[in-house]
Amino acid sequence: MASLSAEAVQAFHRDGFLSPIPVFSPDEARALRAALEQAENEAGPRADALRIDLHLLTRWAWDAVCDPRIVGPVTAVLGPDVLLWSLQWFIKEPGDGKIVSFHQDATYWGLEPHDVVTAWVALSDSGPETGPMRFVPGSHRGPLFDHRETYAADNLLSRGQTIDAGFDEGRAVLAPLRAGEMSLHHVRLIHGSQPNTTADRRIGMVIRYAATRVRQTRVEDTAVLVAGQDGYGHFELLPPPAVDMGDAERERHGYAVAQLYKALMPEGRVPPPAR
Ligand SMILES: O=C(O)CCC(=O)C(=O)O
Repeated sequence: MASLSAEAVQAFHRDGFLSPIPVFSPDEARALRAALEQAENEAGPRADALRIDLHLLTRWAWDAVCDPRIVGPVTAVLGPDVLLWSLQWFIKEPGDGKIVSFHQDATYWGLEPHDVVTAWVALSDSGPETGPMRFVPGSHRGPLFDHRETYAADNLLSRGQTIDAGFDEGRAVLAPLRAGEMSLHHVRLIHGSQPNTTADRRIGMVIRYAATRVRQTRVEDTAVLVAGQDGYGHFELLPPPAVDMGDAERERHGYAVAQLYKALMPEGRVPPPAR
C-alpha cells in the first residue's frame, strides 16, 4: 500500500497537515468528476442528498474512498487499523461566493480521542483563485477554541461555525492542489477557505478517517473498515454497495446519514430527502 516517508509523517505531526500528496492521475480524477456529475444530474433537485456518504450508494465512490493511495498515507499517520467515518463533497460553484470560516472539526464531531484525519481530494484544479484549503500550521497542538454559530448564508458549514479570536489568521497558509492530489489535515487543526473566483467548479472529495480506537460520544454511529482490524466494535461496520442505488443501499445510507445528523446537528435538523 502507498505510504509516506518518515519526514512526511513527522511534518504532519508538527504542522497538523500535509500537502500536496499525489493520488489519482489526471484521467482518473476526470473520470471521478464525471461520475459525480452524472450522479448529480440524475438526482436533479435531490442532488443535495448525495453530498454525504455517497460511498454507501455507489461502487465508484466506495472504491475511491478505499483506494490504497489514499488509505496508505492515512495509515502512516493514524496507525494500521483505520475506519472511514464519512464522505462529504465540498463544492464551490463559480461565483457562488461560498466560504468556509475558520474552525476546528474536533469541536463538533463527537469523536474521541482525536485520532482522526481528513483527506481532502481535489477533483478539479484547486489553485489559489478557487478558494483552496487554508491551514493554520501547528494549531492542532493548541487548545480547542470557542466557536460562534453564524448560520451565514455564504458559509458552507452547517451552522457557520467560526472561531472569532485567539489565533493569528495571518499565519494561515494556502494548500492549492491539482486535480488528483490531496491534502491531509488533523481533526484539531484550524482551517477554512475563501471564495472561488474562477470559471470552474472547485470540487473537494472530503473523506474522514479515524483510528479504530476512536468512539462516537453522541450517538450510535456507523463506519467502514478500510485498513487492518477493528478490535473495538465502537461503530457498526457497513458493507460495500452490492448494486448502485439499490433499495438496501438506500436504506443503509439513510440510516448512516440520519445518525450523522444526530451527532452533528444537536438542534434536530434532518437530512435532505434522497428520493
Ligand atoms: O472545502 C473546504 O473549503 C472546507 C472543508 C473542511 O472544512 C473540511 O474538510 O473539514
